[in-house]
Amino acid sequence: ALDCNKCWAECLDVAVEVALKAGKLVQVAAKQEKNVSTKSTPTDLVTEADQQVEDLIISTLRDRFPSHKFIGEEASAAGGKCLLTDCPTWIIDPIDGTCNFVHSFPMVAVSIGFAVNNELEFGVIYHCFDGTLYTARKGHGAFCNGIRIHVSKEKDVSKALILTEIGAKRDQDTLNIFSGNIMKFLSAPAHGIRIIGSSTLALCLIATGSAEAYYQYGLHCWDIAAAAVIIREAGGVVMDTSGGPLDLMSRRVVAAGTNEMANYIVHQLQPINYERDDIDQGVQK
Ligand code: 2AM
Ligand code: CA
Ligand code: CA
Ligand code: CA
Repeated sequence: ALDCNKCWAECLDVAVEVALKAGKLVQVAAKQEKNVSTKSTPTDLVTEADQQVEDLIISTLRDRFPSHKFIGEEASAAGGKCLLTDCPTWIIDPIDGTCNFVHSFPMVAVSIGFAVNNELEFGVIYHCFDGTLYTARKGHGAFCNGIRIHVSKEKDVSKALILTEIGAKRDQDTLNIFSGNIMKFLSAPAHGIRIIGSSTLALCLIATGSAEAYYQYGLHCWDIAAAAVIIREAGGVVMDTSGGPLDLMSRRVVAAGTNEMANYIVHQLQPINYERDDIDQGVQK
């Protein structure tokens, strides 16, 4: 096979360019009146900006790389399945933290991941409110504004800050499992629990060592693709909530600085099994 190292490096440069451009658009939209509607549940918010930012990202990338595939949260809402093939595929969350965006809570990001042969090659996450740029490429390290970042080396949960997210679902099962995990098993031993409303930025905080562990049920491939590379390249682990390898489409994840910490979380969690059919959004174009 063709050694495409150089092409992927070039793709990463373009991804950074596009993420910054998209971030500027988010910053402008954040100051304007927002046109808010709902998607799957009354708490699953979407704004016109989500669509506009995704259109900007995908049209720019498609112009540059016409043979590549694209998975984006909003384009996907049109129907079909999220399908990752061997083809070079961009996995995009145009605005991660839409609920935050609507409230001007300053945790909103643009996330662009890239996979080839079903393997993540690089990820770019731009924090739109403070202008922080997280980047990583497989085998080349993880960076925050160009400076190398590393995960926390903490192994002991009694010294951990744990991050999670509640997502958009509020049915009784989800709430019971959410509160059971947090209240019964994790808040007692840990230093603290935080919910910031952006999966991608929460995962970046694991990559920088600002928190020790993260777990979430119900997230999508675009919430995790870019961040998974960033955490791995920062020396951390990303796995399935069962303790097995991460499946981008399984809608669940545990991330941590150390294996010990990740395994502790895995063993405390009450499992939620999302059916693959539960992937209600996602289309390969
Ligand atoms: P989104 O903003 O891209 O939709 C975890 O909470 C993830 O679930 C977030 O990154 C967010 O991604 C999504 N989400 C959807 N609705 C949410 C809500 N009401 N509150 C928090 N997150 C929500
Ligand atoms: Ca959304
Ligand atoms: Ca998201
Ligand atoms: Ca989004």
